[in-house]
Amino acid sequence: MIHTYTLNVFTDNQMDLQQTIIFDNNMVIGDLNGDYIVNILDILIMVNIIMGSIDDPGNADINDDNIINILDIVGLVNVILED
Ligand SMILES: [Ca+2]
Ligand SMILES: [Ca+2]
Repeated sequence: MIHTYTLNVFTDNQMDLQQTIIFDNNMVIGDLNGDYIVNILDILIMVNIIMGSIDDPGNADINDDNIINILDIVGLVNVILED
């Protein structure tokens, strides 16, 4: 189930920014193997994505900077610790 929301940001009654936000309930942040659990297996997959052995399934960029690197591993560890 995919939900789409439109975010409008107004500054002094002028529309400053319009952004479409898509929530895909089937995609858990950091759940790279699609088992709906974020754990050590997802970290292993992240390491493989960084090393280039596995393609990014689409949600490996945890900090959303368009690069998959060590920072995303740190972010993934934080997601696991928060649970
Ligand atoms: Ca998982
Ligand atoms: Ca990143």
